[in-house]
Amino acid sequence: MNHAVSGPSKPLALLLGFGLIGLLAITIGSFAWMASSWDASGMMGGGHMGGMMGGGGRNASGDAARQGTAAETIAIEDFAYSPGNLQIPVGGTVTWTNRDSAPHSATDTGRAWDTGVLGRGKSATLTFPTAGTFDYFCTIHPNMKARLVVQ
Ligand SMILES: [Cu+2]
Repeated sequence: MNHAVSGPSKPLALLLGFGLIGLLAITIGSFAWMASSWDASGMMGGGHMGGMMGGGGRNASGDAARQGTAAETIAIEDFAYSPGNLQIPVGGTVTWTNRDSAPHSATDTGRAWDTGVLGRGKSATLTFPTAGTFDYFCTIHPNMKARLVVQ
């Protein structure tokens, strides 16, 4: 019945909508710019943005490698390895400690090495005498992935 009310208000609403989208695009654009300039300056710190993804075991390639010492420890906690991307010198050792109640392992994808299944609170220490990039995972929860670089 009331054509006069709904008629003219529609284009106005459309115009408003477009205006809002434009504003949103500008806002997002400036945020993206801020983020990219942040990245450039934050490079030195090696941020932990990748860790925010969580749960998916995506830290293997997402995180920048943390430069470790000749005797490093990796905690297995909340179904993730921490740090998830670690670099150690040739001849270094890594101790994995399971801080979850669920059992976990750290197993090289090429089966070059394996901690075996670690129960709650258990640790295993492995020595890495040769250089290499090792992607490893948990045999019980294959979505848990991480990387160890020996060089
Ligand atoms: Cu596991």
